[in-house]
Amino acid sequence: MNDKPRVWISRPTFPGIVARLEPHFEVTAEPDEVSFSRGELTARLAGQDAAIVGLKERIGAAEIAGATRLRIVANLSVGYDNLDLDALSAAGIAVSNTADVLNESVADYAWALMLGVARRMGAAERWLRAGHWHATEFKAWLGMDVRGRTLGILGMGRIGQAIARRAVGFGMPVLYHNRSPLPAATERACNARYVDKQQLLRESDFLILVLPLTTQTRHAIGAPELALMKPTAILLNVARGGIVDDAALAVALRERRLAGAGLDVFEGEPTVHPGLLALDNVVLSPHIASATTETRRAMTSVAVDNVLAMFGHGPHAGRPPNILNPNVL
Ligand code: 8YV
Repeated sequence: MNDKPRVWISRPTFPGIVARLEPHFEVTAEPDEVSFSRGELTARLAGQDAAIVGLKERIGAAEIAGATRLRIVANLSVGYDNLDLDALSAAGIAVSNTADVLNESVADYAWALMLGVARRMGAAERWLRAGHWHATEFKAWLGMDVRGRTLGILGMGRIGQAIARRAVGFGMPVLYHNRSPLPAATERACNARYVDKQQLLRESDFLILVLPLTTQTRHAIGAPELALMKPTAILLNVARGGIVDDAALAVALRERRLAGAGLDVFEGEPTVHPGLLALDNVVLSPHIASATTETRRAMTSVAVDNVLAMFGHGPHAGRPPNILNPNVL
């Protein structure tokens, strides 16, 4: 009989990942991308000692009810709003995330979205592909320059800081709002100035959201906040759907009370509010800000490090590095 602990990987994974786990675990790795029902998730988790899961797996008290051996859930993301941390902690299950390894890729993507919206890349590309380009018109497809404009960042954690650092090359002043101001040295390194949320909304030409989704941040950007923004401003969300009231955003964009938006995340994704789909002044993408080969591989590796460490193996044996509820250890 195989008495190794068991680990379940909910998503198709990278080469080498199963091989790192196999000396110590009986590994079940899903070969296909599946959206598990609650019942399927509960059944998959039962009997596992560890689970490596992604955002689609929403795990709370019901899903772990039969998972009496489960010691760690390693989330393949930095955000963990898919997990009921209280319920998992109460059951003595450690939870880890993938903080840090995705900062630079997400920051790159935030800039890609920002430039894409400012220069109307999505709409221009759709127009070209539809065969409308017959001659170059001097005054067609005019976008707006990014250089010199004010960049606002709501949520100044490590991703926000990585976004801010890139602004130097574009000559953009950076304003930010956060639960608390950064230490002065960090502010200097990011060339960023702390302001209150209202000032951030009023003064940003580009406003990037990089805060976690919690009960406090749900609809942090709704109709009242959108009303404070400049009609020439562009809103970017690379954080979580639900931070923005997508219905209110669609109305503001349609009425040109806001110039544009770049959205990688949506309330209720993978469903996208139809009001947003109908607009040309938005660039939409399917939650891919961390999706580079290097970063997704690194995220998986971090999850494996945490699982191995939890069972006394690997580079962090006994000290899993990314535990969100260390009190259970
Ligand atoms: C997702 C993310 O993890 O890290 C996060 O919080 O939202 C992303 O990196 C990724 O899209 C996989 O679901």
